[in-house]
Amino acid sequence: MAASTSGATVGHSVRQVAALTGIPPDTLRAWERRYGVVTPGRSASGYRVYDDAAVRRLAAMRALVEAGCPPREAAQRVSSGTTVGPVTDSADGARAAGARGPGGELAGLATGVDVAALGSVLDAAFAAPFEEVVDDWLMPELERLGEAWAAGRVPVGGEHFVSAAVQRRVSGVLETAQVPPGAPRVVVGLAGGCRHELGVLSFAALLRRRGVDAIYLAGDLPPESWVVTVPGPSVAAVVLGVPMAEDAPATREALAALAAAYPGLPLHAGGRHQDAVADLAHPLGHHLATAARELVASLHATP
Ligand code: B12
Repeated sequence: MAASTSGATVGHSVRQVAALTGIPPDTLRAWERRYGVVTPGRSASGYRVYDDAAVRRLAAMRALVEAGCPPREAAQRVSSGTTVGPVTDSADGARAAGARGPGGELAGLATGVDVAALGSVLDAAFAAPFEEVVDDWLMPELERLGEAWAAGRVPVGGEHFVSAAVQRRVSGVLETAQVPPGAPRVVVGLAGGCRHELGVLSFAALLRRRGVDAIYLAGDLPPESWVVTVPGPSVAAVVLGVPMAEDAPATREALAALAAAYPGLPLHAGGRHQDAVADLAHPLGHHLATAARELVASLHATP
């Protein structure tokens, strides 16, 4: 993730912190004033300067508020360090802490690089039907992992170690699902600059398990590539993810290009910020298995 989590102290302006955390500048200043969640320094000319720890605290607070926690309580939890469970150095300890604590299993595993422990946690989790794994375990675990990263409780390398292993597992589900001949084709991916793949990848796997010929294009695809790669008539629908608010402009560009090239092609959006493109693409909701079921039903309903 961010180089700034490496421990080096970097000064960030309000604008930079807003870009890094997705918190509007006014809200940043209000959280500081009302809840004291951070105390930024000042530049020589009097502007606020935030260090890396402040950015992590603000990102953790935002994650809590987005999850429904009232801001005052979120600030208290961030200040008291109770946003996630305890972090230990040993992989066994991490696994135990992850398994029992509110920090979650994946966050616990991201404090070390125990391949066997991670493998056995993923084996156990993925033993359930994938439709249950995604919404009941994987997405909540990823949210907790992000919260732990934002609070500085897991190192960047550990977070990459875990998310890469998750990506391999979900890719395996996508690859092994059988698609019948003549199945409707749906193209799934992320717009330019967007790299949070796990939601859309999981969604593509869910579609394949429902017999859809889901073509997964991964992340960071610019608008012109969407137009070239989505050959109009053979494609029944397109799905783009919008995991961060910052992903909305690029996603809008891709959707607008697709709408211009293929009028009438059904366009859908998923991920946390899907509503930011609701005027261009149908928002699929936040429960992946339900969204996959409903999209497949709409494909079969289309003459
Ligand atoms: C893993 C991860 C990464 C990995 C991604 C690896 C990969 N192969 O995907 C890497 C290391 C690349 C990464 C990078 C960054 N990350 Co990151 N990352 C995460 C983490 C832990 C999980 C992401 C994920 O897969 N989420 C899946 C779910 C949980 O996503 P969701 O959007 O909330 O979706 C919900 C629903 O809409 C639904 N859903 C999800 N997808 C879809 C799709 C469809 C079709 C449908 C119907 C539904 C659906 O499921 C969810 C549960 O209901 C999140 C934590 C989090 N809360 O998401 C942080 C997080 C998203 N990252 C964050 C940040 C800040 C970054 C970086 C900017 C860090 C940096 N400075 O470099 C970069 C940006 C990269 C980019 N340009 O896109 C922040 C974003 C804050 C914000 N602004 O919104 C988060 C929230 C962490 C945090 N708590 O602060 N990250």
